[in-house]
Amino acid sequence: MISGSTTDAGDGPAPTPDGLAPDAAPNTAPDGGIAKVLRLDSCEDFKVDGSQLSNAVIEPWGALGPAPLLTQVLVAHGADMALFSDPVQASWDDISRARTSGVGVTTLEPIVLTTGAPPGVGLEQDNDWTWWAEGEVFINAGAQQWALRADAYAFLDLAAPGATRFERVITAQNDVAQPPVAWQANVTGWYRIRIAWANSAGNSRLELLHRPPGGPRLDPVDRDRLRAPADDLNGLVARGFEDAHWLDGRGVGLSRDRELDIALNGALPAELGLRDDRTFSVRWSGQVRINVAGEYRFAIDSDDGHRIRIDGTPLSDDLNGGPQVSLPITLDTGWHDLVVELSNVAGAASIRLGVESGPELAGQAIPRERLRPATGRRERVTAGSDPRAHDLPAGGEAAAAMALAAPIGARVTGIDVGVTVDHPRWQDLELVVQAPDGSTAQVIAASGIPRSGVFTERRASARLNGSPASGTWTVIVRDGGSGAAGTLRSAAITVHYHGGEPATALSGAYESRIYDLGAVFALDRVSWSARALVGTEARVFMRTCAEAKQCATEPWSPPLVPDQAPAVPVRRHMQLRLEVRTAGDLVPALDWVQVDYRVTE
Ligand SMILES: [Ca+2]
Ligand SMILES: [Ca+2]
Ligand SMILES: [Ca+2]
Repeated sequence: MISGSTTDAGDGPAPTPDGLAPDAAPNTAPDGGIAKVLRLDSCEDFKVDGSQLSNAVIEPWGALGPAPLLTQVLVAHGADMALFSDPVQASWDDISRARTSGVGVTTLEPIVLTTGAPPGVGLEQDNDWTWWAEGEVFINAGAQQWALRADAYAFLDLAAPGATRFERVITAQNDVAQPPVAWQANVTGWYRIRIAWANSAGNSRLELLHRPPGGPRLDPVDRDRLRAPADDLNGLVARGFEDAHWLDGRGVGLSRDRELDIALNGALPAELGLRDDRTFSVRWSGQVRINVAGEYRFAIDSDDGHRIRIDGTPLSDDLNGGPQVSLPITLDTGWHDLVVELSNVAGAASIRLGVESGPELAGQAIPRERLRPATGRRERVTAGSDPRAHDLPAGGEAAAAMALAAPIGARVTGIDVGVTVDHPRWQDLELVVQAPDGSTAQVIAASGIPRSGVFTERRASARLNGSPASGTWTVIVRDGGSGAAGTLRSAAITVHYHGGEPATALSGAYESRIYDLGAVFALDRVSWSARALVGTEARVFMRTCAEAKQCATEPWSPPLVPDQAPAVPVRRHMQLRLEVRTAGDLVPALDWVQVDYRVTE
């Protein structure tokens, strides 16, 4: 028997399912009876029939954790068949149980197609398909409006926080533009949302618009109001950019590659919305699971260049391409935020991320089952671009202002800025970025480079770190006195930030099956091990009953004290409730729980 301490100082759980064997050789306890041990430790221990999870997951290494979330998107599916033609009567259950062509993600941006099916969910038929998406949407209490236009058929269902039933809020068909419907939300919070769309031939359209209480107009749903459970998904979220430097954002999808060894040679995923297969960039983001703690170096081979961040730490930044070895990083067991970025400027494009050295996976690419598209906590981005030309008068300045959306509380961890300028005397120009709070940073100093004409410059800067991310960012090109005029042709900015909607549920719970302890006469001790991270908590509760069916109505004990006898009546049937909580920044894990008890001989 292991008499573990209640914490393991964040070293993380063991790498493999680590359950004790059943107590094959019972000991005779000193004061009589036979000592027994019930231990939940491995995946198999936790996932037995009769157990229940709520906003929680059993991690693959055998631990209880809060459910991961994917933010700014809903999870989408497809089926190669038009599953309904009456959006008022259509049954969600019939749709969501259909054989799915694939899984993807959606930002709920309007989609209008003159041919074919919506991309990203594996649909193969141009006609006769169904697309559906689900997750949660954050709604403020009050009077609001929804508008839906669809070719051929669509409906929107919502369920208020805590409600079990969905309400069909609005339906649409045959591409008819209808007036918005008025809708009242009684509480503020995350509403479950589901939307389905079917087409049988020709053109198709899905356009969902929302006007929040006090909002000025109907708009596509703000993506910061979307999230979805990510616990049963593999792969990473992929975002496409129309330029080579992750500035001019386009579409979003879910990577389907078997491992992080990806060739994008003339076959760009349609959902990324990229029109030019030579000049583009892609950002994959999510989390990677490390099973063995230790120091890792990663091997990256990219065409034409890449950047890699883990937990917000830049590990490799090389826009020349070719094989590279990353800086070392020490990783504990569990999930880590991963961002892999690929830049292409010409010809073929590919990237491979593998482990160069470390306690596991050395020499291998990172397999898909080690990746999940949960939103990273320490590395998120928002971006904007201004494609309009701004005059740059002699001795004056040109300013491009861009309003960037980021969650309340989000703080900058880095910026990438790009400008295209036409000017006869580049050596007189400086580039300055102004954050929403008015603080500024010089990104390019008047350089003295004797250059003339149209050039694009891209820079990264950490000088505005800590500023609020949300609001209006201004990119300023200033002429130090050349006596010549020019043009700021375009500007774009990507703001990296942390904070905002946590990427995991704030609390999750596990209720065990009801165990028959036989002729139990003593409950000696309950002990457990949880990863003890600041702002996280793990709690254990117990209830007992004489007949198994009575347990459901028994009250739970107060939170148990580790390594002590539980304050519950000693009865034959026993059930455990495990809770994990987090303030949002760090992910707790409850690695094992053990009940020591005695039965009569
Ligand atoms: Ca375990
Ligand atoms: Ca149609
Ligand atoms: Ca290339």
